[in-house]
Amino acid sequence: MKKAFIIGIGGQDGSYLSEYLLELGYEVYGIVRRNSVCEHQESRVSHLDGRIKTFYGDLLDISSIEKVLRDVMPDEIYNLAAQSHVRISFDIPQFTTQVNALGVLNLLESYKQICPKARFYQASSSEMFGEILTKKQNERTPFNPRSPYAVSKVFGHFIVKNYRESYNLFAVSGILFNHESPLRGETFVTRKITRAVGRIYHKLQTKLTLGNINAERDWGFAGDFVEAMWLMMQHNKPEDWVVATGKSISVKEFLKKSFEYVNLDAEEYLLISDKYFRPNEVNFLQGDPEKIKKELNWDPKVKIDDLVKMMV
Ligand code: F7E
Repeated sequence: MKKAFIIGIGGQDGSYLSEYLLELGYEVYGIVRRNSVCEHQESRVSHLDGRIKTFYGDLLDISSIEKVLRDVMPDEIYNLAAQSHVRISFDIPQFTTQVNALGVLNLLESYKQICPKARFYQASSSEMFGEILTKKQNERTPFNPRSPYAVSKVFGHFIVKNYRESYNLFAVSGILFNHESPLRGETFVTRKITRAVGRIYHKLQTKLTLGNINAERDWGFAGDFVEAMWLMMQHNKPEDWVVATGKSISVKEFLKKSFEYVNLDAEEYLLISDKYFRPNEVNFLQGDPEKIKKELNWDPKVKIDDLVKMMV
């Protein structure tokens, strides 16, 4: 039976990936951070109680990670842990960099020393493309990051590549475009919108305040994207892969679709506030998933209208 170790198991992707790996017969281990709101940040995986094994730890407390690596000796390590909110990365740039950049380096060092035969997955991000340099972005598109988050992810991406090339490790990065689900954090725009639709419909909320609704993103379903992570870990050689649907729509269109789903007009409830604008915006992203479709036979099943429906 294969053993997988997921750092960031308490997040949206950690939850979907755990379910996916359990279905495949894996033993699943994960690190959860202590937090004062939810005693052990496990709510997204609490339905898997008894089927997965979690330990307290933190990417910034490398001894907590090393202990698990030594005890479990995993076959596959998935690094999904991050300060993942782009706007908030402007408020806490140093913390974001500690976790998303140095955290990856520390993890790679421990992996190299303790279990170098394992395979390693790094959650890279389409935000690294930033102010885009080509209409569709693929594995060969240069990075042009626009936020402390994106800059930290570029470091994580290149340090994984450097360890792969220097030490012959099976370490891959998935450059994932936006991927959403009912488990998405409530301050990301898709969840903020779809949650507001439900609350407005049930008269629990009267207005929805957003920032730049003209931004366009390539939005897919997190459940489809974790399958892509696993597929790249099974490939015969470690490489980097773009994971995207290949189609983009604006926040405004996503908003319209969400309200229309319950026959409401978004315009009647929408407010715009400076508070949600970023000092530096990524206006447009659209992935080119040709490589992963062709070489790993990956095809996202959930289309944008199904995603809206599922989330509303
Ligand atoms: O923003 C605009 C905002 O915060 C999407 C993370 O998972 O995907 C995510 O990053 C767009 C931006 O996601 C609001 O300005 C308008 O243009 O949902 P988001 P993101 O920044 O694209 C990438 C791939 C990651 O790697 C990240 O970790 O929506 N927007 N009004 C708003 N965004 C938010 N959050 N809140 C608003 O009120």
